[in-house]
Amino acid sequence: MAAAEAVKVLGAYGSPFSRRVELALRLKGVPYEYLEQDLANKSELLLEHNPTHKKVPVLVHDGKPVVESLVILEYVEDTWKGGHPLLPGDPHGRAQARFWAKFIDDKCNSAVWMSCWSRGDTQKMFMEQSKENLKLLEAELKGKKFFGGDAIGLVDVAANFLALWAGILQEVNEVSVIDEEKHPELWKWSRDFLSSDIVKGCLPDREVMLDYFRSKKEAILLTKAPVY
Ligand SMILES: N[C@@H](CCC(=O)N[C@@H](CS)C(=O)NCC(=O)O)C(=O)O
Repeated sequence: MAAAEAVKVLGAYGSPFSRRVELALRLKGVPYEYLEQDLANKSELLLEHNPTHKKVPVLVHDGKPVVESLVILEYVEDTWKGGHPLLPGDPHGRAQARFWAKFIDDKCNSAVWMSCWSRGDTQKMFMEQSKENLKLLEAELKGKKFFGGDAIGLVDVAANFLALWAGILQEVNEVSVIDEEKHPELWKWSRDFLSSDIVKGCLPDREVMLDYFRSKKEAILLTKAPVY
């Protein structure tokens, strides 16, 4: 790859969003340089490349930034067409995959996060929302190994939070949102997803994340909003 085409990822160790981008690039076999960002003290590079949201991830390709993880996944798919496909070939399949990835972002991740990080009636409400939304994911997975079918696709990449982070947050907060009995499909999916070598290569260490969330528990409970 020519120097001008160098690919950089601005990310954060514990961010499921920047881990999505790394996973997509690794599935495609695209080499990249990873630049860890301190989110408490944002770099000029991050502010310059993502002035709107000031968040990771940012993918910089050919000197040009692309932001928002789901947008970046599509960019990766469009740019490196060969190799592992992230989206199906037919327009309907592609539309469906985009729908589920957005559903996971809008309806599942924040409900699961808030089910873990709230208490009392608020927690009850988010648990109810999680239950309804996870039920839909269960149905979508039925009869398939991955959301993408036999192989990991864009929806699986987008669901990385549910596979790793959700379990950690449940353990830290001693709540059960996703469990084997209620969500057998998701449970099996999560096991298969996490046992893929390529996925393992771009996830944070579970113990490190457990310690991190334990140490931040009181502070996160006070924020009462998704902060991941
Ligand atoms: N919708 C964004 C979310 C990105 C996001 O929330 N990133 C967090 C890290 S996990 C961040 O950069 N937070 C810094 C901040 O909010 O100041 C995406 O999908 O890329």
